[in-house]
Amino acid sequence: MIGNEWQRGRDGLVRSRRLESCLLAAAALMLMTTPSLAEDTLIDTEGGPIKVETVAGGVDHPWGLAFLPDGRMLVTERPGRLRIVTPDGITSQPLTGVPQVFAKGQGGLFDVALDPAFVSNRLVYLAYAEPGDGGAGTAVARGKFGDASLDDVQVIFRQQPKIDGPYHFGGRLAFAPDGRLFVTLGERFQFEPAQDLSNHLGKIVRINPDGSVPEDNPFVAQIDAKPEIWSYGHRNPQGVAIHPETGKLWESEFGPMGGDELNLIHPGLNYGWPLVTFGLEHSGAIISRYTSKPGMEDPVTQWTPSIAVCPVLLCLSDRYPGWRSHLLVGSLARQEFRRLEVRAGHLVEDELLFKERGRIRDIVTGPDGLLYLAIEHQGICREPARLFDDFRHRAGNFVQASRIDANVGRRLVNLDARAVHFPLERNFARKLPQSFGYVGSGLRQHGRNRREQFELESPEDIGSIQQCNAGNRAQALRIHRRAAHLWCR
Ligand SMILES: [Ca+2]
Repeated sequence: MIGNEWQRGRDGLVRSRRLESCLLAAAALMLMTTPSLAEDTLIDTEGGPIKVETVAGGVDHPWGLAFLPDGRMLVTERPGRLRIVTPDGITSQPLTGVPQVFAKGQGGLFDVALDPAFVSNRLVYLAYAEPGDGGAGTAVARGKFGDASLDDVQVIFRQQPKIDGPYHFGGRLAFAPDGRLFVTLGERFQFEPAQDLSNHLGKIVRINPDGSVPEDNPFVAQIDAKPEIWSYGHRNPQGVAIHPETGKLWESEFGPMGGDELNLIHPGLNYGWPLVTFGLEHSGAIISRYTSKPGMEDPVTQWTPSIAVCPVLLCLSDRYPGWRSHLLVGSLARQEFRRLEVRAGHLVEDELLFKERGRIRDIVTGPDGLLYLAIEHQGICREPARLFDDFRHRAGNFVQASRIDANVGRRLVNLDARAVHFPLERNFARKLPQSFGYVGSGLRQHGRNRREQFELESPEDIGSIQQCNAGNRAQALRIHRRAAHLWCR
């Protein structure tokens, strides 16, 4: 329901301010078995229509993909298999030599990356959940690519300690322009240890391709700190994107119920989990009263309710001129493919490109400049309507928005932030200018079954929301473009 409204509102906006008429083409590697979802489609976006076509099917829970120099793809399957997929969609037998993985819950075989010098050394890197004493932990192994096998496989990094349980492994790999390797590590559902530098839980680490520690890592000289750590205070980092020239590192991170994050990562800094978060426990319990604290980095943007943000890619392909340097984000539960434009650390544009075509696990740019997506079937998605109810029943008020550009066309409404009588989190208040432009529509909830759409046209609309609020009805106000979402109870 929410999605349809979003779609209608967005289409209206698109008609009035289409940016360019060029035809964008996106190829999606639709790795699913449901034929009705695998059809080619044209999807309207603000930059023009994109064509989404299925390249290959029949792959089981694809997690990571990487292009070989010859145009074929290496694709990991979470149960523990690595396959080659040809450009025309032919899938190979699993390669031999892949390490044994802990394939329970969120565990399994995760990302795959090629050595920057792959053409000469043939090295392939795998991140995976490694079973062992104490449970499981994320590990990185590398081996020589032998067309049907990985040979001379060595484990170059092990997350310490291993933890019992199948949650929050991280598992994304990315090579920086200087040849260092970043690995994201989840906090294994342990919470506070993400703040403790003496372990690898809830960290992003930076290693050399042989697993050794770069001398300029931020904590190499600190006693009791793991020297591989690059940043800390993460929950479950599922995506990374690195600018190939500047080395700027973006990270996407699962929140609990609410509070998915997009972060810009700097060495040695604390990203707050679990001391600051926009999310709640799935039970509705409060994890932290703070969304921001001195000494901790705020996310560039965050999603509440969660979309289950997963991969993130920096779009630099010439095939998408309107999207240059924008971030593309995929999600699991909401199955959304989004385009984000960030300027000077602020989100200025957020477009839903498509949704409900499956859980998006990875996004890469192919040698043809087109985008390729690894998409799971819809087997275990969380029901969005359920999320809405979760928020209706939670204890406190939550309000969030991103910076809003006043010049967004269609309808503009100037609102005074003081007119919004919700208890604003400090973080939110700081990011909201006193006066700003809104465009969009809202959604009022009447009882369990009836929802009413309305256009946001004047500050009085905010007043009516407050009245509904007093009557203990839930509403979601969805702001199109430029803003993220404003949720209230
Ligand atoms: Ca954070």
